[in-house]
Amino acid sequence: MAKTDLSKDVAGILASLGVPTACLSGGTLKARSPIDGSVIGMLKTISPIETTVAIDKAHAAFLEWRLVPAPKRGELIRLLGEELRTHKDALGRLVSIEAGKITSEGLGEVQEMIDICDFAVGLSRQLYGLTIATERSEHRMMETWHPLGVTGIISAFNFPVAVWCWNAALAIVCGNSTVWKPSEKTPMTAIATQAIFDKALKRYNEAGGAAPANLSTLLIGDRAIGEVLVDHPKVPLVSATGSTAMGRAVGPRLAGRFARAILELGGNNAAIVAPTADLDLTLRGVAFAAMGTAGQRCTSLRRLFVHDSVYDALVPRLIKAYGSVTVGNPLETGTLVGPLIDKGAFDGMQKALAAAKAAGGTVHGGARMNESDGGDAYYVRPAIVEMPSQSGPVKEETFAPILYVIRYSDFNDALALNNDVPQGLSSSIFTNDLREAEAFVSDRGSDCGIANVNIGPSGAEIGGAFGGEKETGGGRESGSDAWKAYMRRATNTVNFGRSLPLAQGVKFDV
Ligand code: UN1
Repeated sequence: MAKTDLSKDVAGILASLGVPTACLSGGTLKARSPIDGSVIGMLKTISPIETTVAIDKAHAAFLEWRLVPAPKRGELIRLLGEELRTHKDALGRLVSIEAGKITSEGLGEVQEMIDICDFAVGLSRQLYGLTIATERSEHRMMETWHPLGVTGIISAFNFPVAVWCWNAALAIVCGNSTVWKPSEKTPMTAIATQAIFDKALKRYNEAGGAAPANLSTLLIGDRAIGEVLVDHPKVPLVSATGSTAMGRAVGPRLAGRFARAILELGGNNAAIVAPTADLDLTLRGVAFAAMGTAGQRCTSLRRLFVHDSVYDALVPRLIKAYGSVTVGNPLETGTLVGPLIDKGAFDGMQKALAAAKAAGGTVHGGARMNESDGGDAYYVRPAIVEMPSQSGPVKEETFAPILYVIRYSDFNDALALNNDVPQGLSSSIFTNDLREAEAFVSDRGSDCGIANVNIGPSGAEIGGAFGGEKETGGGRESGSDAWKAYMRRATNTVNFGRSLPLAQGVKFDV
C-alpha cells in the first residue's frame, strides 16, 4: 500500500469545513483510517453527565423548533442539501479515508444524504393526516401529526453519515431535535457532518429563520454515552443501526420506558439464481452486492442459492471474478474492494471461513493481502464458499466479504432457504420467469423488508422505506411513510353541532 499522510489529508478536509484543528488532537478517542491503520486524530469525548445536559438542551431546542411551520423547517434541510452538494467531494473523501469505501461509494454515500434532504424538503409540505368519516352528525374526525421530541440516532461505521441524514433530515422536518452518537470507529466523518449542518443552520438564521441552538447535537463517546441516550426520559425515539447484539441491549431498555425504537440490525441477505436468469446481469449484480463495500453493508449479499441447471455456467465465472477483482487502496482509481474496517473484522472473517470449512465448505479466496506491510490495515481477497447446505456460519451475519453458495433444484426449497435464517433485511431473485418473480415478492415469498427482482439486495434508493424483519429489528427509516415514526399522531373529534350524540349509541342523559 503506498504510504500517504492521511492525517494531513483529514486535517485539510476538516479545515475546509471550518472545524478548528485543535478539535483533532488532545483527546482519548483514537480515530484511525483502515486504509493504512494510521491514526488520523485523537478526539475528545463527552462524559455521561455532559451527555445528560446536552440532551436537556436538545429538548429545549425541540420545544422551540416544533413551533416553526413544517415547510419553514424544510427550508433548513434544503440548505443542508445545498451545503452537502458544495462539500460532497470533501465529505466523500473523508468517508473513504475513515470507513475505507472506494471513491465512488464514498461519494455515493454523500449523494444518499443529498437525496434524503430533497425527499425531506418535499415531505415538509406533505405531513398529511386523514379526515375520517364519523358516525355522528355535525362532527368531524381527523388525524393530526405533531412533532415528537428529541430523536436519538445511533449509527454504525459502515454508513457513517448517510444513516444520520436519513434520520436527521426526517426528524428535523417533523419538528424534532436530534442527538447523534456515531460509531467510535468513524468520529471524524461525524464531526465533518456536524460542521456542514452548522453551516446550513447559520445560513438559515441569517436569512431570518428561527432555528434554535442545539437542534442537532453530536456526542463523541463510547457505549456509556449511548446508554444515557437510550435511558433519558426526554428522548421518545431512538433510531439505532448496528448489530443484533446492540439491538438486544437497546430495544428492551427503550421498551421498558415505552420509548419508540427504530432498529436496523443485522442482515443475512440472500439471492436466488433461477434457471431463466440472465447470467451476465446476475454476475454483475452478485459481484457488487457481495463484494462491494468489502461486504460491510447491512444489505450485503451473503448467501447465493443457484439452480442446478445454471450452477456450472455461473459459479466458475463468479470464482474467477472473485480472484481477479482489484482489492486495494480505496482512494486509487480502479479499486473495487477496499479494506476491512479493522482487525476485529478480519478475525471474524477468518473464524467464519474456518467454521465453513469444518461444515464441509470449499473456500475460494479469503486470505489477507498485505501482510508484508505489517501494518494495522486489513485487506482481504473476497471469499466465495461452496457449501453443501445452509448450516453453521451461513446462518450468521459475518460483516466481511464472504459469499456462501448453495445449489438448489426446487424453487420452493430455495425460497424456504431464503427465509430460514434469523435475520430478515434484504433479498433478491434473478429470474425471467414471471411466476417465480411474483411468488418471490408475494405474501408467500421472501420474508424480508426488501425483496428485489433482477437486482442484488444492496444499494437501496432512499425513496423506499428501509429496514427489515425478525432479528433485523423491524424498524423502517428513509423514504415512503417512514416519517410517521418521527411524529406523534393525534385523533381529533370536533363537534360543531348543538347536541351531544355519543358514539356506539350510548345514552347518558343527566
Ligand atoms: C447499511 O448498510 O446500514 O441499501 C445501510 C444499501 C444502502 C444502505 C445500507 N442504501 O445498501
